[in-house]
Amino acid sequence: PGIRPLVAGNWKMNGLRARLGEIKRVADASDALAPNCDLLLCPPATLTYVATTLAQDTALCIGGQDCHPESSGAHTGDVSAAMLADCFATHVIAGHSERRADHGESDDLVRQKAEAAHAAGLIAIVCVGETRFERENGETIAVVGRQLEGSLPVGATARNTVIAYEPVWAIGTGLTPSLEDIGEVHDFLRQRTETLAPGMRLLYGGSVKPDNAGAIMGVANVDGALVGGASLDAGGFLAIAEAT
Ligand code: G2H
Repeated sequence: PGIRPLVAGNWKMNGLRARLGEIKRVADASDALAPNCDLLLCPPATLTYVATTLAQDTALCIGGQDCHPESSGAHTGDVSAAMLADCFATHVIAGHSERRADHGESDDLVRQKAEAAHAAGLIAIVCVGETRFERENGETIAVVGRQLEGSLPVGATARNTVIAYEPVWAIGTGLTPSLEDIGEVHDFLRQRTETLAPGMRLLYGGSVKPDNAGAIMGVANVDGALVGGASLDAGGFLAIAEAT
């Protein structure tokens, strides 16, 4: 059997309570999409608890966008994986390129965050991806390989870890790599993860929209999508899930 796809939405620093209706719409549609794929939305931490309440008893999962490597302590403003789990979240993103860039997160810190996610019983979505400069210099595979090696949590399995390949230059820009370029990186990620964790889900992220989702999901070794901007609207997000 093939790998069951995951379509994940990352709301980033967007979403006031007024937007909760979008989560409700996705939750209400999630059972009908359950035969196709797993569905996950990662709203901002402020909405986690109410989002899981809206998604209760549906096929929609709710996740966090980041977590601290420790479970509690003197870390003002941070959110732990244990806190997300306490709000009934099931997943957390670790090492999104915006965290790596805005907060200087290293591969080692990302690995610790993913391990904290596992300790709290969450599925970690570990992000990797090259910058435009790195791609133009032909370093894509080397960079992604180094990030994977440094960020992959100890004890990673196909059940507790998902990898998201997000080329930094494709994020929120409307630009996407060619299908061949996506395929090359995903083939590499499959080869690197297969002995360690056979069947690990490999998502593509970066300007996924309803009109390009079908083609991208058709690339070998692409097992779903991490969707930013297009996940803010339930209709767009559901259209991507339908195309998967
Ligand atoms: C990549 C993606 C979601 P967008 O960051 O993580 O965002 O789809 O807006 O490019």
